Amino acid sequence: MKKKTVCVIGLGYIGLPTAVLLANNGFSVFGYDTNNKIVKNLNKKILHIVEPNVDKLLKTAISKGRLKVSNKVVKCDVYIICVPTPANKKNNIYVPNIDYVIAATKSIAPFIKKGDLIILESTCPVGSTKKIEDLLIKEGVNLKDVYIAYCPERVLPGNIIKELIENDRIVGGLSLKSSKKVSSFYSLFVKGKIIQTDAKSAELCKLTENSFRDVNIAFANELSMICENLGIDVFNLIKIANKHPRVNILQPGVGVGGHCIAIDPWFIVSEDFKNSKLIQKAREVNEFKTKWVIKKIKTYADEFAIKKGIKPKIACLGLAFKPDIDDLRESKALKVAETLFDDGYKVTAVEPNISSHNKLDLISFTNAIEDSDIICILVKHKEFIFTKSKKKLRPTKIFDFCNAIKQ
Ligand code: SAJ
Repeated sequence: MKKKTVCVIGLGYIGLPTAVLLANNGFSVFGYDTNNKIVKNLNKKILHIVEPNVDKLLKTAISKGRLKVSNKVVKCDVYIICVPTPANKKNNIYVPNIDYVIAATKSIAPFIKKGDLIILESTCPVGSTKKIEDLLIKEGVNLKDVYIAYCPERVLPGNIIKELIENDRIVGGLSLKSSKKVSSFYSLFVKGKIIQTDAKSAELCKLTENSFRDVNIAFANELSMICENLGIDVFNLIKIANKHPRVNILQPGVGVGGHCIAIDPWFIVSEDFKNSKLIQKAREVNEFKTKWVIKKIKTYADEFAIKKGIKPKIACLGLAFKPDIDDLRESKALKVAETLFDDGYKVTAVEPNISSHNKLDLISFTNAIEDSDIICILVKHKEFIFTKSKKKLRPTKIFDFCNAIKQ
């Protein structure tokens, strides 16, 4: 296949790495974003996301003129839509909002010609790819020999470039020919397998992957609360249960954070509320786990204060939404620490991946373990994995919610 010109719409965590990767693979890439600040900075080779290797690829792409960034869509052969799809809370459930996908579709409509590929990568409710087709028809676009497909991103933040190249991809076309054409395009820069399916299956596949994790984590979190009542170490329980060849339970923690696993299940619920009972319950259990953690710490701290007549010093270890990253978005660890702080408890935090926080005092790990009355290990950052007998601890209470301490 001849190298095509590609327009990437939305230059965030997925769009930008995709754009720089394509540009470094010989494509002429046009990056489009509605945020003028992002456009201006990218043209100056300044990044607005934290992601390894993207910086280097951006510099090369811009210097060689293979990537041009602007706030205007230009005529290309391939359009990849990577815009956000937020979820808005309505009567206690989250409803997906695909307004940005609609706006992106309208922006490319005037440029579509015979032979073009239109690819949707944003996480979307089932039926969104078809909506793109319907909208383009409404806008008067001739879709004969135009190929539309859904191809969800499946990358892990922190490892995006590698996973964009190596992960298997699902391509769900609105027609067999669309699946085939779009698969051939991805095969030019993806080393993983490319699996062809229909658009609706591809859309639900992305939501299924993240819901699977949410449900499995909810099971682990539920077990952790049951084990607490029974006086059983949940981490050991899961370890020995997972020795069964067909059992693979995930890990309990302080709840599910980030902007994918805790949100995407709602995209399924909003499609079929009646039949998504387990998915809804899993969301409920994972949300409840955070409250349970807060209550446990508070109960101990209140008893301490009554017994000793002073407020205990509580150190929260980890604020990020998962281990070894600096991302605090939708972090349940942060929620635990901030709630304790807001409710008047004496809280400090240790977060080796950030240098300051607007609300919480950051202290060193050593300070925390030598000078706190209560230690709450909220995130299993590599710095927090320690053997209790080897550390100098005051007679301190330790809540290890993520199995960081080795016995
Ligand atoms: N977590 C647990 N227990 C576990 C595993 C995770 O409590 O056993 C928690 C983490 O601490 C974190 C949350 O779940 O708070 C989510 O972490 P994650 O590593 O599972 O997921 P994300 O949000 O970083 O990335 C996910 C990935 N999806 C899957 O692994 C199925 C990634 O591949 C997706 O591309 C991304 O969501 C996305 O954009 O959808």
